[in-house]
Amino acid sequence: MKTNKTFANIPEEYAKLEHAKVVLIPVTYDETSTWQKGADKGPEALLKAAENMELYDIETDFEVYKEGIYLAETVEEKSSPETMVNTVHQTTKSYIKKNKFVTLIGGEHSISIGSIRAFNECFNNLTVLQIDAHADLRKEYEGTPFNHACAMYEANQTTNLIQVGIRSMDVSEKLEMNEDKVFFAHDLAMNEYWIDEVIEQLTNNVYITFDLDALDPSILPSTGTPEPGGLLYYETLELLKKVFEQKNVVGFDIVELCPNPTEKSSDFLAAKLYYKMLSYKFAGENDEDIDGDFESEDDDYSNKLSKHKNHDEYDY
Ligand SMILES: [Mn+2]
Repeated sequence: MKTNKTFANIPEEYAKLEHAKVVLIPVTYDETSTWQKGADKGPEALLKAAENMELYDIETDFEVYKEGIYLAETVEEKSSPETMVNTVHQTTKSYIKKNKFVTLIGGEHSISIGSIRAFNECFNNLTVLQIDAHADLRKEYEGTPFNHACAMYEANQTTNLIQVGIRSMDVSEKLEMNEDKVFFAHDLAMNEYWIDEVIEQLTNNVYITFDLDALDPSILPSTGTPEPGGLLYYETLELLKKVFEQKNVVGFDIVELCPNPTEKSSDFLAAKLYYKMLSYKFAGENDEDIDGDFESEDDDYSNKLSKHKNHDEYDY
């Protein structure tokens, strides 16, 4: 998919890389999914739906596209799961080093292995907030550690992994799982304080990996493995809003949209969710500047970018 279009048909002046604060990388990979295929069509469906969105966000009273959103070239690499992960890793890292807020849309969940690796190399004390129906903690599945069922194994080893919405897993994954850091769907349903309990587990630098199957199939049926008992829209937004307000979200991905030709509301939800997360990120950032409480979090805000910048100066 090579496109000259801008994200959501925003004017060219807001879509150029030099001025854009946001970079969006579509990744069309779907080679290891085990049930319904089609997540490779996810980015195209999300982008198409986005063209029909209204770009003023009522809740934040903000037009986030004016911060600039650059639609990067789609990653189509699929010669092997490993080369796909490496390509996503390098592409993500190259835009982080340009000081962009990097976001990705999939594609199946294994694309996140590469993006998380890049963010973990660039930001200190990284939390990965995984919103998902599945634990995805297998070390290897069907002969590869880069299967979507293994998407979080590496993050669990190398970052502070917090899992929210989980309601399907293999018994063997219990061995890998840190029970304090898992918020099962059946527990969320019984606990009105779960959002605050999730926030308490996060370090300041947070990368969000949002598998759309975390959502209830009643609001998002178009995903590879729809699991009953998922998150609903407004509780999801409440969680995200608090995370963006209280933590330094460094980037995110949205994966596993598996479009259905006769059901378009899932595509639209995914596009709105993407845009809403950007609105929370940048509307909140402007508030923080006004409040002046940004400095108190300066220590935690630290990242490893200065190191990379120095390297850049000597490498090129
Ligand atoms: Mn999942």
